[in-house]
Amino acid sequence: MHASQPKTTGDWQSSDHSHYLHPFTDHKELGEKGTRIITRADGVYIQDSDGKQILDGMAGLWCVSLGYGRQELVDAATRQMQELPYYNSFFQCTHPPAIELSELLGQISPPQFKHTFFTGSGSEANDTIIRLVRRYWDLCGKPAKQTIISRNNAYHGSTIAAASLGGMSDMHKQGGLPIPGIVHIEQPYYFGLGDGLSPDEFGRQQAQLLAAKIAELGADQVAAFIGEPVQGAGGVIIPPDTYWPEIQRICRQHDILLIADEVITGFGRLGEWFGSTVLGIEPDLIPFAKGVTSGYLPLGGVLVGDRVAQVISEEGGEFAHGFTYSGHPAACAVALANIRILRDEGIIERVKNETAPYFHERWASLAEHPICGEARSIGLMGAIEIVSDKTTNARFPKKAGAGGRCRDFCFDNGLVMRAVGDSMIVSPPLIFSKQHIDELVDKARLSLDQTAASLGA
Ligand code: PXG
Repeated sequence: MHASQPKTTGDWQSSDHSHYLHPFTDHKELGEKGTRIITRADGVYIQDSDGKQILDGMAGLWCVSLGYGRQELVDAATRQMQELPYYNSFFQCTHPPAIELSELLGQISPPQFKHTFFTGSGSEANDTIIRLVRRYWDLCGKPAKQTIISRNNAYHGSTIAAASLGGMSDMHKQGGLPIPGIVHIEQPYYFGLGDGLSPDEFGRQQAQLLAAKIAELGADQVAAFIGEPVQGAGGVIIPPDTYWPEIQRICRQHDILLIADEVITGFGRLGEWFGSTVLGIEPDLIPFAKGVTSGYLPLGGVLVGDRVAQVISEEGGEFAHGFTYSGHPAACAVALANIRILRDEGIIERVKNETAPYFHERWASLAEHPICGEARSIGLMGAIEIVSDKTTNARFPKKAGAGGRCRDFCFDNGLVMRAVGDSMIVSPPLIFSKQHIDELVDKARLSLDQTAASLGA
C-alpha cells in the first residue's frame, strides 16, 4: 500500500477551481491568479498551505473575536454534540442551550432587550427583521406602515431580502433588486461626501435626509429605519457624532422603528457589548451574528426590544417564521462559552480602556503617509483612504487598482488587510495586544510604501 501523498498548494488550487464556486468572487479571474489555501490558525495568526504565517487583521471576516484555537469553545461544541447535537424549537419544544443563551443575551444587551429570535446567519437575521417589523405594524392596526428605509452602501447580507435592505449597487444590479418596499437614502460618509461642511454639520445634514424621505413617503407608510452603527463592509464608515442622535430623534418623532444592525459592531468590537451603547442609539431591534460565537459555528439572531416583543409575543398569535437551525444547540453552546469568556476575562473592558485607545493613536499615525488621505478608527475597526494627492484627496485612476495592490502587498508582508475600492480596512480579533497593533501598523505602513512606489507616487 502506498501512503497517500500530502496535497501540494497546486493540487488544492486545481481542485478548488474545478469544483468550488466562492462567494463574492470572479471565478475566472481567481482561476488565473490561484487561491490562497488557509490550512491552520492559532491565536491571531493564520497559516497558508506553504507554511506562511499571516497576522489576521480582519478577524476572519469580522468575526473571530477570541482568536483561533480557544479550546473552551471546542469543548463546548463537543459536549453539546455528544449530549444533544440537534433538536428544534418548533412544536412546543425547546432545549437548554437556546434558553440559557437567550437569558444571557438579555443580561448583556441594553435594558430594553429581554427576548431573542435565533437564526443561522446575519442575512437570515435581517430577513427576520423585515418580517417582524411588518407583522408588528399589522398587529398595531397600521398595515400601511410597510416601507423600510436604509442607506446607500449599507451591507445587511446577501439573501434577496437582506441584499435589498443593503445599499450595494453591484448587488442590486444582479437579480432585479431591491424588492418593493425598501428605499435608500445617502450614507454619512464624511471623507467621500463631506464637501466642505464641518463633520457636525454634515452629520445633521445626512440625518435630515431621513426626515425628507419620511415626508416624501408619508410617515403612515414607513415601518422602520435600518443602519449599521458603523458601516463595515462599506468601508468602516464612522458617522459624525451628530448623526445618530438626530436619526434617533426623527424616528421617535414619526413613530418609526429603529433597527441597529450590529452583526459587526456587536459583542465588543467598539468597546461595549453593543455599538449602540457607544453611539447613543436606543434601537427597537438588533440583528446580530458573527462575534456571538467568534465565528466558530454559524449563529445569528435578532434581539427584540420590549415594544415589539410585547406585541408579537402577547397579542399576535403565531408568528409564522423560523428556520430548521433557529437556536441550533451546538452553536448556542459555543455562543454561551464565547460570551462568558468575553465577560469573565474582561476582554471588552481591555478593548475600551487599553487596546482601542492605543490602536487609535498608532493607526492615526498612518495619516502622515504620502498616499493616505485619512486614517480613522473607532474601537477595533479602522480605515485608511488611499489618495494620489493629499491636498485635494484625489484618488488614483480606478484602473490603477491602488487598493487591490495594497492588499496584495499586505498579504506578501504577512498581514490580512481588506480593500474596499481604495479604502483599506481592518477589524482585528478583540484579543489583539499592543504588540500585535504595532505589527499591524508597521506592516500596513510598509505596504503603503510599496503601493506608492509601484504607482510611481
Ligand atoms: N449585517 C452586517 C452589518 C454584516 O456585516 C451581514 C448582516 C450578513 O451576515 P451573514 O452572516 O449572512 O454573512 C453582515 C455580513 C465583507 C463582508 O466583505 C461582510 C459581511 C459578509 C461577507 C463579506 O466585508 N458581513
